[in-house]
Amino acid sequence: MTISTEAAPNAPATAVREDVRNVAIIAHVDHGKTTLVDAMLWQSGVFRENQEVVERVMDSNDLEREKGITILAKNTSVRYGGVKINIVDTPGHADFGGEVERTLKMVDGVLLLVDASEGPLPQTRFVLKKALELALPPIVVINKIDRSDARPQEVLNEIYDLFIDLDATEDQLDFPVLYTIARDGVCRLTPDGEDHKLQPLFDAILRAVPAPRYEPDHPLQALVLNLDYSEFVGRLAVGRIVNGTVRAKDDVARITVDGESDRARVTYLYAFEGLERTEVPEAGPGDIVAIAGFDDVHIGDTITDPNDPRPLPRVHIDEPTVSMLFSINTSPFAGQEGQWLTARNLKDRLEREVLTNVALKVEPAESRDAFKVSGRGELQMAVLIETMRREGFELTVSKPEVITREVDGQRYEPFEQLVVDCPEEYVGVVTQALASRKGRMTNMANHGTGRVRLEFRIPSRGLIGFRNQFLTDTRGTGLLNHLFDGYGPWEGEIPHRTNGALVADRTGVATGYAIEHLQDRGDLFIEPGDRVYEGMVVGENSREQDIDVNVTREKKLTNIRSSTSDIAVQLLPARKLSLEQALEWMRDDEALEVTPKSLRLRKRTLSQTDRAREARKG
Ligand SMILES: Nc1nc2c(ncn2[C@@H]2O[C@H](COP(=O)(O)OP(=O)(O)OP(=O)(O)O)[C@@H](O)[C@H]2O)c(=O)[nH]1
Ligand SMILES: [Mg+2]
Repeated sequence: MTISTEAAPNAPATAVREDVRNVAIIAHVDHGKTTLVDAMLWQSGVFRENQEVVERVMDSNDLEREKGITILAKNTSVRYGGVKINIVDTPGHADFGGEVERTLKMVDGVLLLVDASEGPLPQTRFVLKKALELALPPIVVINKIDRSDARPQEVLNEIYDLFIDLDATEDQLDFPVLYTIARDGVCRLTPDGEDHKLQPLFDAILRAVPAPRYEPDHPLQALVLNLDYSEFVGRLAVGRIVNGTVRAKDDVARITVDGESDRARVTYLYAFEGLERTEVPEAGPGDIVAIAGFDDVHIGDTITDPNDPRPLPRVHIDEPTVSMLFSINTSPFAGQEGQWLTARNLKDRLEREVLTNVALKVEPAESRDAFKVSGRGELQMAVLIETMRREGFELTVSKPEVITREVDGQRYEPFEQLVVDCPEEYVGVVTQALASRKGRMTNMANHGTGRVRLEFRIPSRGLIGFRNQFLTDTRGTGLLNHLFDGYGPWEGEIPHRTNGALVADRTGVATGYAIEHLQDRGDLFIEPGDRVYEGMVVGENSREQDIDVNVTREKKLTNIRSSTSDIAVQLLPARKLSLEQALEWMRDDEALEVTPKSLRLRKRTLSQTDRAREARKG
């Protein structure tokens, strides 16, 4: 460890860790963060030349690989010019913004990546705002300059505008700019300049990201900003040492955000080296470490000297905007496909989730078998539900609802800033669709490329179910991005789904014969041979109201009773809704049954008679 006590200009008493830099990569979704980390790892010799390494190696969990997006922030490090650069890769999707907010506390500077064609998008704004609030110096990286529609110069101007709009200081505006093709590990100093490897980027990090500062002779203070788990040593607290030194086998204290404290012994201490966690005997200020030894440790806790405990300020995270009810599976098929079924299982699992998922809240609901789960958006919810079903859970979830607030006796609801990018010819249809969902256009820009960028302010509710319609309306050519934009007065009714449901009127097995006769009534979600129950939604009606239908009907005058024997009839393919589509499709009186094997939409009230009675009561 090289520690220099050279006086820094405005902090004379502060020492500096010259051999460390801590940097986070932030950007809008898909602008190339994880790909850039790949290139940094390759070029700093973390991998052997002929080593087989998957693309976007940091996107290591199953859902991340399947969806091609980053969900969890992750740490890695490279060594360059005798300096250890700790890198945090962050997710770009707005629903995982909570991950970005807290990981920024781990670093002293950011790489702000912006796509050379798309330019700054809503999440670029969100993450930059958070970085500027923490006074983190940015390095701007304009990526994907190989795109045929790249417009780096314009994009740079848009980035300046964004900084100014966010009240950046003179110093913050003085950021270094680099142009990259992350996929090829190429970096340029000007858009049309010479190709370099990433050396200019590494140099910029050493220059522009300040080395960690600390108080010499200060007792230990480490801020826990992430949690991890290891088979061998159990729970790991991942965080940044702000002051002092920690050694394996040290006795330390933990102070919770509520100010309570307990003690533990550091059983193992790890640092991040490339993709590995390596055991180290000690770590000092500015280091990012994983500490084992606490059974119970939370994000936001301070790990400190038991003889001189000093808590660090708590980490504040934006509030959730969407909530859903998670309850046990109450369908007649409950318990047939999953392993974890009880309210106890559900409660334990959700409580475990909250430990690591800081943007998520779990509260008891009215019924003992249900929990209200609140988060940042439908995708965040969908990821949790998908993870749980893969672990063997069965559950029922309700339609996602926005979280409203009472302000001066008035009902307020969350709004989003929405950016639409689409070919000119679809502007009319898109604007109309958004107007009916209470969207107000705030900006319109024509880049002269045949595509137009429209900006709206719209109630978050208005976006539920919009993505599908939008993709259909623009024949798959439109891009849609949105970001939470504060609370505003309730905008009144917004029409949701205009079609009713086709509801199974009895339990049984769907037949091709029945489906054939129903398919001109609407779109079926099921296929012959699928098991159904009374109250299960089997399709979308082409009309407004719900109807109960018999999908188990068999052809008369035949001895063949197999449900699939009559498959020869002309059947349209079933419309299979993905988890996210099902969440968007649901109405208030519906729910989604989730098991490891199946997703079944259902009426909340299953019995046809009971539903009719409820309808009469209104
Ligand atoms: N043409 C081009 N494509 C790139 C470049 N860099 C990344 N991509 C592609 O862009 C897509 C998204 O890349 P990722 O690295 O996953 O982006 P990300 O910013 O990590 O995305 P999230 O973590 O989900 O926010 C991938 O298909 C990459 O191959 C580049 O320089 N040029
Ligand atoms: Mg990523």
